[in-house]
Amino acid sequence: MKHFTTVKDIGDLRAAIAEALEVKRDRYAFTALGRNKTLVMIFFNSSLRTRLSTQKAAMNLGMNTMVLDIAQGAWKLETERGVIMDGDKPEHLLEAIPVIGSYCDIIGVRSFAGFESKADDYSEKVLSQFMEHSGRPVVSMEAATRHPLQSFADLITIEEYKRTARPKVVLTWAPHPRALPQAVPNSFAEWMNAAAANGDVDFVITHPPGYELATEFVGSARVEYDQRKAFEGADFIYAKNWAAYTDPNYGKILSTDRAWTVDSEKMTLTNDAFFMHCLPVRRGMIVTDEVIESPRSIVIPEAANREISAQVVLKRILESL
Ligand code: AN0
Ligand code: CP
Repeated sequence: MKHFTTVKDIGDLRAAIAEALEVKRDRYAFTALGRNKTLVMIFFNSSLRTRLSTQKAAMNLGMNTMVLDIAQGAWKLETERGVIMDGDKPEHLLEAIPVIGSYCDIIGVRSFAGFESKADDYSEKVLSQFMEHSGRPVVSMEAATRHPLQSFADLITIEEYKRTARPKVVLTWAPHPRALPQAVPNSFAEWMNAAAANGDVDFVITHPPGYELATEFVGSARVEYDQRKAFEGADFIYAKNWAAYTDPNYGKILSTDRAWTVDSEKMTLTNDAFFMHCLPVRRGMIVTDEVIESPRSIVIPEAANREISAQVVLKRILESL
């Protein structure tokens, strides 16, 4: 594997799941692979899970790791070419990236959508510059349009908990007070559509009107505007907030309607579904305390699988260095 930024980079999903379960059975079986290899993780945005799980995955493989928070202690980075740098940004991304590349073998990057320009966000302006100028394999740790390490962990979790060969998986929008990127729902949809193409899931998306995702991510999913109808017979409820994608509302909050909060009454419509969320989650907005604390909530094992998805990705990149 060269870079890891979309579902395409992982290839056959069933083979990837099998490899994940093998890694999970003995996560220290490959410590020789990462000897004297260094992972640098660059964060333009906050993180709890991605930071810890990716670092742990690298350590499981015997790698050295370094973490840099751009907002805390690094020079502020200019990302536009052709500007007169007389403002508050002392360094350009075009020098920073190859310098970072010179200190490591693999680079992880977290860079969320800025919501200032849809074209910049959806062309993955920051992530693609790392791929172009670092000379190193790049792992997306959530970029503007996708969060593939999360989606891979979600897929592993669904595989572990499913009780039927083709479970019904429902991605539901839920309210949130801040404008959040589409990266998690886009990516989840991309991975679920790939699993659906193998006949492994029945995938449905539900959201209020105006929250349509880009058609390239919706793919062959069924879109159901009635959340209660979508929940009927579901085996997995995957909740997430996102801001509007479609123009002229790109990056805007159109609703904070708590009628869309996932609660126990709505969960009774499902086939005793498991509740999933990538975390961090706002209780009372996305989901009630009762649902997230219920035995059907699998948010903690889901987060634990982030170590496994990251380890499979880093292992495959190390194998191809
Ligand atoms: C981020 C998002 O929605 O993309 C990260 C999720 C993993 N969430 C927040 O900023 C709250
Ligand atoms: N799910 C996830 O990526 O969490 P963090 O933002 O805490 O890394």
